[in-house]
Amino acid sequence: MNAAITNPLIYFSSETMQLKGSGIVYTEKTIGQLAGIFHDESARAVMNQDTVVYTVQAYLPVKPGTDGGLFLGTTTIYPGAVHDEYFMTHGHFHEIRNRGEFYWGIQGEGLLLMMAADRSIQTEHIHTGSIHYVPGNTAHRVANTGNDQLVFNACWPSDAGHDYKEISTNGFSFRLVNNNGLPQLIKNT
Ligand code: S6P
Ligand code: ZN
Repeated sequence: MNAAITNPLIYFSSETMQLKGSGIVYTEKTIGQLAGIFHDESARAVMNQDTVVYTVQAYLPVKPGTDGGLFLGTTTIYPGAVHDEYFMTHGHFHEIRNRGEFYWGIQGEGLLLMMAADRSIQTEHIHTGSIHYVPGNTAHRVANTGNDQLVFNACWPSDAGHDYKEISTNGFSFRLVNNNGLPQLIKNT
């Protein structure tokens, strides 16, 4: 006999572009929580500190740290900038460095920045339907270069963990700025 068919616990709503269902963990990052991440710290400091830069919904079906499981997350980055630098995620390496991840674009437009351990950078355009493989040992961050919300999904191993410290301390080697309406990569100084 076949196992009973059950409804999935969660689903992705194409109306709200958000995950729905039970057990979804929601976090948001505001301008106030992103001190030291953008180049122009004085511009960031005078902005409304409650402005939401991005939100993350995560479905964690197993305990973080479990080996062999998978996590799923939806990130929504609002349009905006700190001075000329596009709103973006904090960015991280995985704590277990060799763990990779998939990203895929749902709505809006942006750029995925991937930085290897030698600080070399690769970028990929995120848009509806785009699919991105983030290899292990690679820091990853996404910037919203459009005028609408940028929504993308991610799937990563449940034992990957997140190392935010390396990026808080040394940043990425390149930044993404709005140069007369066009995204431009400039060396981080
Ligand atoms: C998790 C995955 C994403 C990010 C999210 C926010 O491994 O890469 O779900 O957590 O895009 O970025 P950050 O850098 O604040 O975690
Ligand atoms: Zn990640």
